Amino acid sequence: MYFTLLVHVVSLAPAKKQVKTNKKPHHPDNMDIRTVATTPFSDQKPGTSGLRKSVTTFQQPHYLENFVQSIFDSLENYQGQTLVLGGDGRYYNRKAIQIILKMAAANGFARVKVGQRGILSTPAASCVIRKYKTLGGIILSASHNPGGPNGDFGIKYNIGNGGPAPEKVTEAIYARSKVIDSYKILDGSDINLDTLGESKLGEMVVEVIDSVHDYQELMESLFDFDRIHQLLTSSNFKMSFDAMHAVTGPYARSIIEQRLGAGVGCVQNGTPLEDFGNGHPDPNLVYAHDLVEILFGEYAPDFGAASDGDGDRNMILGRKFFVTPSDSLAIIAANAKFVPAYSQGLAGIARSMPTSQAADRVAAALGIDCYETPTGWKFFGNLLDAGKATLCGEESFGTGSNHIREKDGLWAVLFWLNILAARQQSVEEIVREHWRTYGRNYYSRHDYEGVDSERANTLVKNLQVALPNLKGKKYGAYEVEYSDNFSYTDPVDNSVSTNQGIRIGFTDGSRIVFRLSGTGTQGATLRIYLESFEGDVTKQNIETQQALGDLITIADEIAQIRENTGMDKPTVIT
Ligand code: VG1
Ligand code: CO
Repeated sequence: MYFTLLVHVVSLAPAKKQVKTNKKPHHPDNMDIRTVATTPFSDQKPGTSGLRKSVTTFQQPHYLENFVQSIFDSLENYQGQTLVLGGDGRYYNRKAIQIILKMAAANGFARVKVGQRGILSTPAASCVIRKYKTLGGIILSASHNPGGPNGDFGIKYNIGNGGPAPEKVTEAIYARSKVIDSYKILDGSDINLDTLGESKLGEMVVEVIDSVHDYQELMESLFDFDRIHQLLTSSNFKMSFDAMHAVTGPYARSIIEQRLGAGVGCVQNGTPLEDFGNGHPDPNLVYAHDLVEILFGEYAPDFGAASDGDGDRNMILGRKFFVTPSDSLAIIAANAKFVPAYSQGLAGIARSMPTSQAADRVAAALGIDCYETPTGWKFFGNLLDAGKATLCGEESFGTGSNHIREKDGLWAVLFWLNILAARQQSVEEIVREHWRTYGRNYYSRHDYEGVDSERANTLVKNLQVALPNLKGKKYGAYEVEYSDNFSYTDPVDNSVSTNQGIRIGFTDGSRIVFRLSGTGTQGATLRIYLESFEGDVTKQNIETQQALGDLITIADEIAQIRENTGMDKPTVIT
């Protein structure tokens, strides 16, 4: 919805020109395009989700510009096209947006749709790309990494299906970044990002769009808003949502508080701050401790949820009860029939390899396919586009569906609310009933953050060497059934991704997975994923770390974690 329509031609600011090209003397719009000479940076390889570095790295002269030009140079036929642009509101977001707008104008884009105040959650950006069929979009975020001048910044490119660029695109961007020698930028004044409407930058139209509107409309088309409204306005249901001072605040306020009637006060920390209030915007039991205290305290509400920096992750809590993300995916799949957009049935379910096998059991019961992909949402895109999967999930608090091509925090929260409204049971009752029906997959992830990179690489190398000899080995009651380094062949385009994590599977279905993070910015982060299955209802109530105790010991024995990392316990357990 646009309240004003501003059209003005950007003033032709005097240029600090280095090299000029494209100069057409009688065409004012082209007069101030500069081609700037630059030299490559060697570290612009996108990770699990785009390029993430410290803010100070991004502030180096030409660093952002080089990467953005590398993106543009890797695209085909972008002249005259539309781009979506927005970010999670962290420090440097606005600055980066102004730079990217001027580069897009200089490179010949016809239009950029940019979120008001520079804000677009990752799922909202995906939604807008799809709805308006744009060429793609640039999302500025380091997701759950802390922000502020001493925190992290990030940038990623999403393609026309609304999803993260697949590996062949990110590889092309990286290859370009290694040889880039110039970029194009327009000299012009900054765009007013606070006011909705259109303005011009050279010949390009900049359209400042409402950050929430399109996304909210999509949510309304998927869920039974009337039923959720009834639940949220009834006197015997209370919920609390923690936006963690990050991007989801405006979305949750508009959708949950206003449209669905939960009322003011339901959303905590709802104003996006550049430093996320000095917090770590990662919705898990460790970093979302304020919400955890509320849900595990006296007079706890019935339902609690949180989202991360860029709004694509979710944590689901019941009263004094935590739902693991892997269970959440399985439960969402098993209860999809209660939700209008999914009530006709699911085509399939996809989960990342380290995610627990709880969803596989639901897929088997539903008679649908279950796909196992490498970590990172980019691997779900083809399955969703081909109609092979409807729901996708990762153990790292990410759940989503074919409604967009990113994981979607608020979507997961609304899905749970829709289930709660339809079933009129508590979160805990629903989860326990699920375990009784399908069995329980005990699950935990242990992270060792800030490990010296060389030591982490040694650990992985040693494991790799040991892998072929593990089969048949016994560790207490556990016997190794297989051990490998996960390799994935995309069933749609047959592209192969190797080295996606070391898996050790035991004969009873338990697993230990080791991989190094591709989103961290300091040293290495070692992730160890532990999973065991319990079909016996009388044994489904054990504390998770205790239930996984033997596997935790075995993981250390096999990988010599303490010795190799020099740390005697994980920094974060989820
Ligand atoms: C982590 C998670 C992965 C997720 C990725 C991006 O990656 O493990 O499941 O897709 O973050 O999520 P890694 O490589 O650090 O394990 V987000 O919300 O940071 O964009
Ligand atoms: Co995120």
